[in-house]
Amino acid sequence: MSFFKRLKDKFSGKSENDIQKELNEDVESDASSDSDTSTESDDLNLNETAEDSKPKKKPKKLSEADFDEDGLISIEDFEEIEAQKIGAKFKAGLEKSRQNFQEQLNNLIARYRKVDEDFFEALEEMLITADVGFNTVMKLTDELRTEAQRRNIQETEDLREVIVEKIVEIYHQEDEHSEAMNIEDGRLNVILMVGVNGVGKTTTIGKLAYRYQQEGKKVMLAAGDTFRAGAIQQLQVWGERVGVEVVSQSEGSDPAAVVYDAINAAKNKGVDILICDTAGRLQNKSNLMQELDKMKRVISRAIPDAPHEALLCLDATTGQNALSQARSFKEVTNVSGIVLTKLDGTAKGGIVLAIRNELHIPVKYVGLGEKLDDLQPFNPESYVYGLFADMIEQNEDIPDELVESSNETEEGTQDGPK
Ligand SMILES: Nc1nc2c(ncn2[C@@H]2O[C@H](COP(=O)(O)OP(=O)(O)O)[C@@H](O)[C@H]2O)c(=O)[nH]1
Ligand SMILES: [Mg+2]
Repeated sequence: MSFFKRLKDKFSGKSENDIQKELNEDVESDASSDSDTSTESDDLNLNETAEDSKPKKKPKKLSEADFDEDGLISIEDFEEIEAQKIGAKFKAGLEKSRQNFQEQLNNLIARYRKVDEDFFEALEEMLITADVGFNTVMKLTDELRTEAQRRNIQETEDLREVIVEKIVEIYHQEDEHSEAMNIEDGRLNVILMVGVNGVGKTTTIGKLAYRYQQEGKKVMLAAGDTFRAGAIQQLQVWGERVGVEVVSQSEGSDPAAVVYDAINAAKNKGVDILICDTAGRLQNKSNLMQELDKMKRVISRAIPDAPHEALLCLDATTGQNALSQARSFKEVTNVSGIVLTKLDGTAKGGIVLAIRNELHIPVKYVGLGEKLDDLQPFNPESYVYGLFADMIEQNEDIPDELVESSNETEEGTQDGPK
């Protein structure tokens, strides 16, 4: 199965043709095709702009046959619906970047019909402009050159899918770190949220609390940003929205003391996950270092291997600036993962790849909007689906047996400009 076809099936649901084929094969089919069109994906106020895709694509719908005798859906159906919800989230959140990436790539392919050095140089320029990061771009285009030679790909049109597939491969190559959170059942897990002002720490804490609570975990928040007026109250508002307890002291108090209190309260109440907010004053590095150090010492004295995660929030709309913030934070504290916020606000979504390859810190979550469920675990496949969804969905699958020879037999299907 081609790469595009696999992503299309996974994230956007099967095509109507496929569904029809399956229905025909199903002898028991009870003609439930007129069931209503509101699917489970409405549950979490999915951003409806995600659904404005071509009408021929249909999200997975449940028919009677999908429920077993206890009225439960199968794990496969559940996973299929979940994948489609995630696909829709990434598609909506990456809309600006997608318009940019797809348009640029289409232009390149139209302008340089033949795969040659000029094409690769233009591609490099395009990717660097989209914040992908110089080293990553060089690695990517080197591999593309080799792949084009190996498979004797002559038309840039035939390189489209290979480019997208390579982005995922490049991502996986750096695999010493995992995107998974270090959260375990049966212990108090402590997450420290760091980053400069305005990047989205407090908002992310609210979204994370919601996410873990949905998973059935008991969550508590610690208002460790005692520096900025309003920061404590902002966290309290999130606490109320989500329905989790917030431990706080007055403005100006020692953040380490707040965290100390919070750990005791969390232990007493059998909390699973404690998330600590912090102030982000990078302008004054030595102060920040002392403050974070003290918080960490207090935490690890109470729980030896905590904090289990120190997440650095970076604002995707700040591009290369986010990278330099990350380098500064790495100097003052250990960072176990990145939360890249406001990816919905930039057309340069390539920053994810730069972070991965140049900082060697995994991106664990991405912020795709301002709603509670707009924080999503990062995954390279969902990401490239979001970046190239229209291209992927337009892809007409060529039967596997024809894929190898498709280069020579494609006249008539080319529709690029002269
Ligand atoms: N569009 C968008 N806005 C976000 C996202 N994450 C945070 N924000 C906004 O960024 C602003 C600053 O967030 P805040 O949590 O106060 O940042 P903090 O100073 O690091 O705690 C707020 O207006 C948030 O709504 C995101 O993923 N997408
Ligand atoms: Mg804040």
